[in-house]
This record gives sequence, C-alpha cells and structure tokens, in this order.
Amino acid sequence: HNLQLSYADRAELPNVHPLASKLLKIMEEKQSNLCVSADVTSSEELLQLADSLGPKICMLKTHIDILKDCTVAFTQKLQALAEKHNFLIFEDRKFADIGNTVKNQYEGGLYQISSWSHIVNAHAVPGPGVVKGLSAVGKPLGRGCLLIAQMSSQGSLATGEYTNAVVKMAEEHSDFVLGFICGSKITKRPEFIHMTPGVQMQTGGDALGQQYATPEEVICSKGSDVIIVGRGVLEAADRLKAAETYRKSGWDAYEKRMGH
Ligand code: 5BU
Repeated sequence: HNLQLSYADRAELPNVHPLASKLLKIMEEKQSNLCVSADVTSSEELLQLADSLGPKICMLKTHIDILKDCTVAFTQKLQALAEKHNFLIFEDRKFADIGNTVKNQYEGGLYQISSWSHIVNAHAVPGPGVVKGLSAVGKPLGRGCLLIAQMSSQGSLATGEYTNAVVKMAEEHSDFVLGFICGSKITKRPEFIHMTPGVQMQTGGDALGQQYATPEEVICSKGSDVIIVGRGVLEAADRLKAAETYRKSGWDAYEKRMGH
C-alpha cells in the first residue's frame, strides 16, 4: 500500500479544494492529523484550550451552541488564535434542512457561523439542496463543507447505500464539499478528506451510544485522514500532554500507513 499519496502530495492535486489543500499543508507542516473537539461550555475556557493546544492540532472543532456566553468578540478571538497557531476552525453544526433554511442558519441567527468557521458539516438526508444552500453562502467566502457519510454512534442509520449516495453527492459538489465525516475511507479520490470522530486510546464507548476506535485503527487500518478527539483530551488531567499523545499516535499511524 505504498502507492498512496502523502498529505503533502494531495495538497498539490489539480482538483483539490483550496481549503482541503490548506488543511493538508498544515497537517504536513505541524505533523498533526489531530482535530480536537472543544466541547466546553465557557468561551473563556474554549479560548484557553485553543491557545494552549493550538500548536498540536490541524483543526479545532466547535459546538458553538453549547457555549453559555458566546459573543462576537469571542468568535473574533478564536479566529485570531486560528491564525496565530495555524489551524482551521470546524463548526460541527450538522445542517439538515432545505436549502433556503440552512442558508439562513449558516449566515445569520445568533452565531453567524459563516463569518468565522472555515468548515461546517451537513447531513445529506434532505438531498443536494442542503449543499446548494450552504454553498450559496460559504463558497464566496472560501469556506468548505464535510458531508456526514457515517456516524460513530451505535445504531446509526448512515450506512451502506446511504453512505454511497453521500459519496456521490460530494463528488457532484466538489467545488464546496471537501470531504466526509466517516469511520473509514469511503472514496478513492485523494482530493477528499476523511475525518473520524469517536476516537480514544481505549476502545469502548460512553453510556449514550458513542463508540470509540483508537488513532491507530482509524488512520492505519481504516484509512481515514483526521482523528477527532473530544473527551480523550478534555477529561485528561493534563490536556496538553493528552493532545500531544493523540497527535503523536495519529501521526505515527499515518507514517506506518505510508510505509515509513
Ligand atoms: P468525544 O468526547 O471524543 O466522544 O466527542 C466526539 C465529538 O464528535 C462530539 O463533539 C460529537 O458531537 C462529535 N461527533 C461524534 O462523536 N460522532 C459523529 O458521528 C459526529 C460528530 Br458527525
């Protein structure tokens, strides 16, 4: 399997989305395929996390609607930290409505997600209108979208033919869709980024259906590109040390996959 392209090679592909290219370059440069899921409820704590873990990550994933004190000043500070530490921001909003509604949800409301988040994600269940609506707002701003092709939770309905249909939808909208949320590699097209949540050092799960795989399994065996880690880092006594452990584990698994 040494015929695979490296992250750096994929960044140079002629049809790669500019943001995917940027992400792949960041990953290579920082030797990190780690996206930390910053699932905290205080904006001060989130900024502190972003500043301390920034050097270890290629991307920071947010759930803006779990913050109790979100302000415009906060999103500006978060953007500044993304610049400072060279990572992308991914708001895990999971849009899932008709095109016209998601357009408004992406651009407006309390959070104005399109103004600060490089990447968002969407369920494909409404059909291609959801991508068209998001793209109408995001594409002029240079944003990108991940389609949810599979989920990490037990009993997920996003499997089999549904997953295949999501891949097809992504291929038909590759000017805005740059990859997938998935458990394993689901397309051979190297322009697309595969991102996998449900990652911890120990396999198992939580009491509400989350299921975990290890960085080694996700990157090396399943062929995904980016590990998304929340509680594996957040619940550690030393978050910075835990982030470095996940960064190294994800990167070692990538090197192993590449046959280095
Ligand atoms: P954890 O603490 O590492 O279990 O957090 C996982 C994060 O990824 C959390 O923010 C979820 O909302 C998110 N997630 C997920 O776990 N599984 C999925 O299929 C998708 C998102 Br899509």
